[in-house]
Amino acid sequence: YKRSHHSVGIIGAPFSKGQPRDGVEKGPDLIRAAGLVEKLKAQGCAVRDYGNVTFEEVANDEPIGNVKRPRAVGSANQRLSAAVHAVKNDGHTCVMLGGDHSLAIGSIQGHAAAKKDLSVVWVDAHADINTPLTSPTGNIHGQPMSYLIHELQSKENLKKDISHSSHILKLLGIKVYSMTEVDRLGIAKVMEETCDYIFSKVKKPIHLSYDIDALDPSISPATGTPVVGGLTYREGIYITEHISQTGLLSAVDMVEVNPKRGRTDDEISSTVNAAVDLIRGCFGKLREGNHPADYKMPLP
Ligand code: NNH
Ligand code: MN
Ligand code: MN
Ligand code: MN
Repeated sequence: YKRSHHSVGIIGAPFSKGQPRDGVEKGPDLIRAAGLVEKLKAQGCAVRDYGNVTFEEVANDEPIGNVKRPRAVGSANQRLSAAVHAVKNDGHTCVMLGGDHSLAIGSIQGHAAAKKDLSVVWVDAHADINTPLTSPTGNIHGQPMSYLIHELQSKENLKKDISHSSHILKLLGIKVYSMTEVDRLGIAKVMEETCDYIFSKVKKPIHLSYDIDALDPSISPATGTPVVGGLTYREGIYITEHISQTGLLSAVDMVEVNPKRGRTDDEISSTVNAAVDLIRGCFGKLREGNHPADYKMPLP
């Protein structure tokens, strides 16, 4: 057994304007208060906390078409992109603590600016690939992938009849596993297939964008749009363990933890602790236990 040798750079992004509910901007500080840095260090990681990105107040931020708070979200993501780029240039695996999922725009862009080609693994109860024309709500946290995918940038494509995100995903040939596949195949097979797929050509660095609402609300109820029937705690953790053992994890987003959506302190701490445990799984924490660095097998 080896201890983790990971070098982790943490960025907090206390931003909520990609969706309508406040509280999600409290995610980064709560996840830190639950001991994230100490726990990563205890499992052998070198950790540097870069603190929180500061975001500008945008005065007149009227909707553009259906899209809400476009300027605030744009400005926040420009700043986040620069921050992520800097963490990658310093040589760390970047952990971005959200904040809502609109932040994936800047996080993935900043990561790609440093690494060029990436594989993105998106774990979520929602596809988050609505375009400005297909979004039912206008909230940008339901649209981040549409700003990141080249094929969705042309107006021609936007005008096509792609009113459902499952249709967009099919059209683009994006590999998708629904909860039905998780049930049919099991999470181990789903992750094996996912990694076979992303490694089929070249082994690119992995960007893992993890929305806490992917877990069932019995585990992570304190989030803006919980969906019953989500991943179990163990399935959620297994995803991080599997990605970790590829050795290619280069950046992680942990988003949509919203303490104001928890009805009790237990609901809040269960959600926050799940976020911490998922991040620990990303950096080599094993459920069988990790040996200390100086551990020697006793002679028989
Ligand atoms: N699909 C909805 C929308 O576009 C909800 C998205 N909400 C999320 N995404 N939490 O992960 O607004
Ligand atoms: Mn999401
Ligand atoms: Mn979601
Ligand atoms: Mn490792």
